[in-house]
Amino acid sequence: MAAFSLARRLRAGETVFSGWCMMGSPIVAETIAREGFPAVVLDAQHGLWDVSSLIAGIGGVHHAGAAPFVRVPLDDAALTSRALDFGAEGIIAPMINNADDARRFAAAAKYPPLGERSFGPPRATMLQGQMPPTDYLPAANDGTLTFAMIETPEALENVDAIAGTPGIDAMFIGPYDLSTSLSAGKAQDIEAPAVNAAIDKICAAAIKAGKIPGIYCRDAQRALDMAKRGFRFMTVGSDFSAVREGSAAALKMLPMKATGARDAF
Ligand code: 3PY
Ligand code: MG
Repeated sequence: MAAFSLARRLRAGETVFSGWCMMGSPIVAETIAREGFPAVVLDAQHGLWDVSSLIAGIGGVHHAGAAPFVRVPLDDAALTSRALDFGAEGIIAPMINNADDARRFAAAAKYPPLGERSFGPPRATMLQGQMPPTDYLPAANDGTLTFAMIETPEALENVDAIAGTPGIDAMFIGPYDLSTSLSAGKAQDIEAPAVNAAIDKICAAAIKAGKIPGIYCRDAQRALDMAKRGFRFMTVGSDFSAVREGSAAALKMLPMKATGARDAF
């Protein structure tokens, strides 16, 4: 795999469908990458990853030929830059609500002059083909991607300021938090008219600012629908949904009853 190939493809205008892993299992993430996804997100906000499983998962996904991404926990500048040092090629940061949040996120993820990322990427340079640190430094800001999550009414109000923040490469919608917060906790209806209007507004703001529009999708059909609406980075289901749907399909053919309820993950 050429160095930083996914950022190059996305910056060149390609549409990318990505895997999404919450189980905290490097071998599951690698398996999903080996099925053919060009990127796999390891979700360290709501998923079960710890630092050592993240390090192994990033390596496994990379060696399977895909770009490893990490969703970091809320307001976690330390893990943002550590995950990049471990070899993540993209960071998704939750609940970026205003230009200040966006600036703090960019500061942790980008080297000067865009940000304040501290230098020390021995594992990332190893994964990028033993890249000399002197080559990694000028390549990393463009070669890795920052995704600011838009998932609250405040973020929606500030969407142009967030999209316009230097060092923010992409906007990524969390439709479940967005629908929860837009309805003041009354409903989690990702098809509600207000949610659909917000989704289109965020997509348009990203495109207007020259940023990559992305969105979390619970399944492939929704990911295809979102690509038609202009999004270029869609995550598709998760390791949990893949395991559950595979198990439920087998149980359906057997004289047994599947007990799982379908949910967003
Ligand atoms: C959301 O929909 O809020 C997400 O963060 C997706 O994981
Ligand atoms: Mg969310």
